[in-house]
Amino acid sequence: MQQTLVLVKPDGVAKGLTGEIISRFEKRGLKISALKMFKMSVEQAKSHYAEHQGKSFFDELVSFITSGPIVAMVVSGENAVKAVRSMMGATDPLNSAPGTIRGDYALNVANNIIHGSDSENSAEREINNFFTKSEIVN
Ligand code: D4T
Repeated sequence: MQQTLVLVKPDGVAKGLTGEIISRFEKRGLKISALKMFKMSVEQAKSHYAEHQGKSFFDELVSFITSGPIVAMVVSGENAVKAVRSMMGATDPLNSAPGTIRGDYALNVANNIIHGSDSENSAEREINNFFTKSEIVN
């Protein structure tokens, strides 16, 4: 059983897609093990996106992810990291297949609706950034 971190980004929350996204994961057989809505601080954003520090889009990325409420969740299940990533679609929505979350609901790489951890190591680090152990239901 794996756990992965999913963020419904400010554009996804503003478009009212949170329920749809949760529903897709549940229908696939994945479980929601933790869930919260909050506005990310600039410090949290810089830590979450530390690997992108120095890139041309970093400042825009931090300002976008802190621009409004997000929904963070721990999604659990068999091969959850890979399953969630494939359901999200490619980073750039113009390359995301129809039927994926980004392929169905986004048009722009900077506003691509959803984040999902890209490996088990990232998932562990990212989950610890946003949830305490006692907030996660097994
Ligand atoms: P996240 O991390 O949001 O799940 O996205 P990905 O894992 O699919 O993609 P990423 O880490 O390469 O990019 C992080 C984040 O930066 C935005 N971005 C990315 C952007 O605004 N401009 C760009 O050119 C790229 C490559 C989108 C996602």
